[in-house]
Amino acid sequence: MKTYYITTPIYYVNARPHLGHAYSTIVADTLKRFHTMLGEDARMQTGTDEHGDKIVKAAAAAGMTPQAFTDNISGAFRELWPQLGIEADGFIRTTDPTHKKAVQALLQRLYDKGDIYFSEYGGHYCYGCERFYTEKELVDGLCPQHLTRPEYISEKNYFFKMSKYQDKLRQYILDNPDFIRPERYRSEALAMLEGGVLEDLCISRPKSRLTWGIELPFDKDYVSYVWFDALSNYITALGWPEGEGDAGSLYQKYWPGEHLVAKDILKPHGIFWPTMLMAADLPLYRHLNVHGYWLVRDTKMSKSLGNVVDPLRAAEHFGLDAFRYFLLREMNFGSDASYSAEAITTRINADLANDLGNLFSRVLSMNAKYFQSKIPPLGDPSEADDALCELTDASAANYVQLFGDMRFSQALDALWTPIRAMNKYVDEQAPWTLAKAGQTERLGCVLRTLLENMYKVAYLLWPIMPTASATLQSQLGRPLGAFSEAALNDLLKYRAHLRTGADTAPASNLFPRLELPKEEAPEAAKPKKEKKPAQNKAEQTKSEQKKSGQEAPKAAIELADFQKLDLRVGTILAAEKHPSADRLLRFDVDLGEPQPRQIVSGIAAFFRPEDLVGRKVVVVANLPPRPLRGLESQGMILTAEADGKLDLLTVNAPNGAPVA
Ligand code: ME8
Repeated sequence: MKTYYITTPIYYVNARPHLGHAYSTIVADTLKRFHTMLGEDARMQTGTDEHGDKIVKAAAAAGMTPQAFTDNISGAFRELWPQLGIEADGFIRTTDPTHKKAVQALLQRLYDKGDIYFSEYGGHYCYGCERFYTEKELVDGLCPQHLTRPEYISEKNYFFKMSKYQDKLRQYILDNPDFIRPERYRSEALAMLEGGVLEDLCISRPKSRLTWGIELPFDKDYVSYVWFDALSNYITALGWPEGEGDAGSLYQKYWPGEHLVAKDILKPHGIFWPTMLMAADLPLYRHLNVHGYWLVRDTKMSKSLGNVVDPLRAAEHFGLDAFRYFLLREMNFGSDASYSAEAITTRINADLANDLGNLFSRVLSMNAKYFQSKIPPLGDPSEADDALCELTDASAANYVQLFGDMRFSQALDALWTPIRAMNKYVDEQAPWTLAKAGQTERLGCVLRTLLENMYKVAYLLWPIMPTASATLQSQLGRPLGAFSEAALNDLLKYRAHLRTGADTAPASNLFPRLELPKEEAPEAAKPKKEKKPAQNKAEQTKSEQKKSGQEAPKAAIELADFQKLDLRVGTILAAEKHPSADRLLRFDVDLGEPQPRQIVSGIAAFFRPEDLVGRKVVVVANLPPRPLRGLESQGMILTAEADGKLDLLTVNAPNGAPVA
């Protein structure tokens, strides 16, 4: 049986999973399912990258040990994937003891071969990138990624002779045009190999500076460079080196595999990793598949802008299958794409509610009305029926081809050709007129033709929308079956796959239309209402009471309602003016969680931000995050108002302590 092995990057555990991580992992899951559908033995691998300076710093900021910190965030990644319909076969952590041993074996192999040497090196070190920069690479003396000033460090380190493999790798990329794809990234990788001599790679960090890493097997005063450790995961996750010579091992079965990454990590994957494999005399991966970046309304996602998209919340809001469909359809693989609630709503309404959903809904209800939800016999097909079937088969073959070439958006577009054609066919054949005229045989033929072609589409959608595909297939009277090469060939070759007389669902409403979201108007941005004169005595009293700081008592609530509030103690770590709203302040508040929360509050008229840093506060921690003039607010700071003055509620308990 043909095997297929697809990997995602292993994600840093210095931030919680966001839309970008979800996209790569959903694409990997989709590819695994697609190859399963082709009848292959497919495996998908993901995990977390847990060593290095970056993680030590993030752990320290959260007041945790690196191990406790990585356990927590790695767990968040691991728990998220099944909730996004992702079935990973393996989840590796670079702190796993078997991984550490395997990385040491790889380092030792390269050292024994003479491809690792010891030397003094001085360079500009960026802690964010965890790498040295040469003078030439800096922009105005700053790191081009982080725009921070790197530290000049001169120290003795171990180096991998990457330059030795420069020509061999260049030739390999020239000889194998789809080794790195799409083409633009292949050209970028070639440019890295052609613009002068490739530098050797510094693969160690002295323990005097960093201990959170894998110790070098040949020098206990050093740990491995985090990228050397991380890239090795793709084979250590398959049990390498144990299985290297063993025909039954996971390594023998699945390696060489395919990698999926975004453009940010092209160099480590396109240059470091293949030269490491060459040095270790191991086969190179089959393809490096590189995708672009998700932007949010054309802006880079970033914590400080507060526009980071939580994938689970989006999937819950829009429906998991619809969310997966949008991601695969909207991004032209290789280019950047823009995410927004409007874009996803528009796409769902057009493709899923109008085209696909409407087709299922109208055909199934007609079959219920005219044939009591039993599949009618095929009868004698007309030219129009043949044309529709041919269109579906040609589009399906096209879909399979484009999918295999990583052109998901184009593949889905191809599959929507017969969906749209079927809606048109319904209008043209007008089953209701056939029913009125008593042409039952022709009516049966029309509905059966539709049901068969709908079945093909539903089947082929499984890799992207596994749950919806299974539901749609059941609605057509044929539940999801086992996948095999023969089953797919039959699907593409034959016209009839449903059984005459089998039951179809009486109705279908999988993809209801969604309301276009209204931009949430933040309190501070709303136009101030004209002050109307007090209408009556009661209202007048209320406003007077408010002025004097004594609000009228509110209606009684149940204790259970009060208990729904998650009130927590926190410390304000940072406070500043909102960049575009005078009434608002932006805070980073430590609630004892791995990451501080960003909270935006309309209290700028009462406080100077610098006076609030370090203050203990009480926060409502379970309000849904909401945008306030472009910044996401992840909670509410409690205040008390009296005599036109505002005071912060404060207690002297540790961060994260619940208030009850
Ligand atoms: O780089 N759009 O980890 P990382 C699309 N640990 N994809 C995005 C994205 C965005 N806006 N942001 C992130 C690392 N990604 C290393 C990898 S592998 C041996 C070590 C996805 O947590 C995308 O897959 O920074 C990108 O390559 C990856 O997350 C970077 O994840």
